[in-house]
Amino acid sequence: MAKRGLLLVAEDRWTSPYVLAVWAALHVKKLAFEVREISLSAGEQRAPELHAGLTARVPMLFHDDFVLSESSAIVEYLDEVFEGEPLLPTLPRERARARQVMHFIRSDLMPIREERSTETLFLGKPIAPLSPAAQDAAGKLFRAAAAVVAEAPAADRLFSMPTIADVDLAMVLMRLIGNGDAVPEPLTKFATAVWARPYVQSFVQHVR
Ligand SMILES: N[C@@H](CCC(=O)N[C@@H](CS)C(=O)NCC(=O)O)C(=O)O
Repeated sequence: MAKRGLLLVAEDRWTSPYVLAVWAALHVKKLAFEVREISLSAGEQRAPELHAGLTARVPMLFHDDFVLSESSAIVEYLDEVFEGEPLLPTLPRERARARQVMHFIRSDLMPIREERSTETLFLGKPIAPLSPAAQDAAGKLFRAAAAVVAEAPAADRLFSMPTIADVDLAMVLMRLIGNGDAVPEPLTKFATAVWARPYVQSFVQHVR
């Protein structure tokens, strides 16, 4: 995999919310990059040439001789290394809140992530009504998201500039909205506005 430039390793079904975050980041920074699609079901994430990514998960980003996985680490790396539009807020408290939102979405809300997997959203996988555990998780998500959205300076972004935290929050809300689950109106408005961003739509509309 010795290669110059940027290479995003993605999965071939284009359903990964973590690939979406990096896809969005690369587009916001207006970076030229190549994509290598791999089949997770065939175990290609464990191929020897991807061992340098350390986690055998996508997304992975190859930047010249450096390889990184973990989407939020990749977003921060791109933000620090490349000029252009910021990916995270520049003010310390906003930046910390954005990181909090991103980490919360990646580490919590498991029942939503399982029962409203991105396959249900992007591939039409059938759903059942939310379990009590998923309803609890949705309540927790709505309370946290409503508090952040209520403080937001605009309807289509959480902070003083558009960020990847917006995309992450819209993605987790869309798991519910897109499946017809009840979501409070201000959160639906926020998620719908972020979903319309061209770099989100280019992922949503990607051939599957
Ligand atoms: N915390 C990681 C999660 C990445 C992740 O779980 N990716 C999934 C695809 S959505 C994956 O590569 N799964 C392959 C496997 O577990 O073998 C991130 O934010 O990048």
